[in-house]
Amino acid sequence: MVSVRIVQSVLIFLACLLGGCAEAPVSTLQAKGPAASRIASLSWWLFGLGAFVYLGVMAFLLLALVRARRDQPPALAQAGEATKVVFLGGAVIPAVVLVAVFGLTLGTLRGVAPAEAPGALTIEVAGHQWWWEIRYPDEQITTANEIHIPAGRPVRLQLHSLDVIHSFWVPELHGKLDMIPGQTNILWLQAGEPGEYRGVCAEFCGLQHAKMAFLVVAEPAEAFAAWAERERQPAAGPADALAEQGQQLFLEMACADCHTVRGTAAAGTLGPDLTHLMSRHTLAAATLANTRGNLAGWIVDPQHAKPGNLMPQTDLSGEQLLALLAYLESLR
Ligand code: HEC
Ligand SMILES: [Cu+2]
Repeated sequence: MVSVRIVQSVLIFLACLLGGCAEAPVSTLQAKGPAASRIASLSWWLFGLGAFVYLGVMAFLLLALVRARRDQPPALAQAGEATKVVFLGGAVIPAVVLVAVFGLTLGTLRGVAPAEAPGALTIEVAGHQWWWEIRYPDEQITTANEIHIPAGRPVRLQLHSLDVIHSFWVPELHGKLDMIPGQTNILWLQAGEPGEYRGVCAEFCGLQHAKMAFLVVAEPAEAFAAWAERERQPAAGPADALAEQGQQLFLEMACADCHTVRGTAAAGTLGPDLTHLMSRHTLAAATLANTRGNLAGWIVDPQHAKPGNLMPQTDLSGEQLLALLAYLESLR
């Protein structure tokens, strides 16, 4: 009976473990860039060394148990022998293992944080409660919550924060780095292959910390250049009467105080830049897919999807909502 129970619980435990693997979309061990590869191989080294030490200790423990049984009454160790065991097992071997670990770690740290990399692209990322402001100083682009990078090219990220401490983490591409108000930290990011990599805030930063995520979109060089060229443009004017009406509303209501749409009078900086809102895959820091339904829901009641976030609810009539939607959807 008891053994059946034990087998059952072990099976359930394993199922949970495997289920976790299947669900988890990102893992530091699935490295997709050079820095992440070095960190992943360091993890395996540490795991291997830890397992080796553990198995060694268990082997000696077993040996001691077997001996204690065999020698009745137990033979007392000679004073010299005991000292030898304590000296070797308690000082020499741990020192060797720890120095090796220290060396491996230092090597990895140096490897993932070069002083400079030729041909690097510079991007500034600022943390806000609870979204990410992204600027490309050389390309004169400002966007939010989605970082486009050319695959295979080193990217120099200048991280800072405009309110509390956040932490920038794209598990498949690199380790975590804090974003601190009044200080700039540098993180070198590089994606080996084109792809979408999910990032998160890794430092508790308030109510909606868990919904402060973002995407890194790595593209071939030409696709990145085309994206940058589109992003650099100011917003195209509204295409039809409804969108025109929506733009009027956007500028008259509080929206324009918090959001920038380049090419219009809207120049607020409290919320994400909306100039090319429709080019992004998600809304509200990778919380919602960027669909018409989610956009409408967000504008009508932003506190529903992300309670406590810094965008207030606005009272809108049905027509006003449709006009605003038409306008926002013209921001391609
Ligand atoms: C008091 C400032 C403020 C006002 C007023 C405001 N917003 Fe926002 N808005 C924000 C903030 C802050 C966010 C980011 C919320 C988050 O993700 O935590 C945001 C997010 C958004 C987003 C999602 C953008 C993205 O890339 O994720 C849209 C769209 C948006 N606002 C549209 C509007 C419209 C339309 C209005 C007017 C009806 C409006 N906002 C009024 C502050 C404001
Ligand atoms: Cu945060």
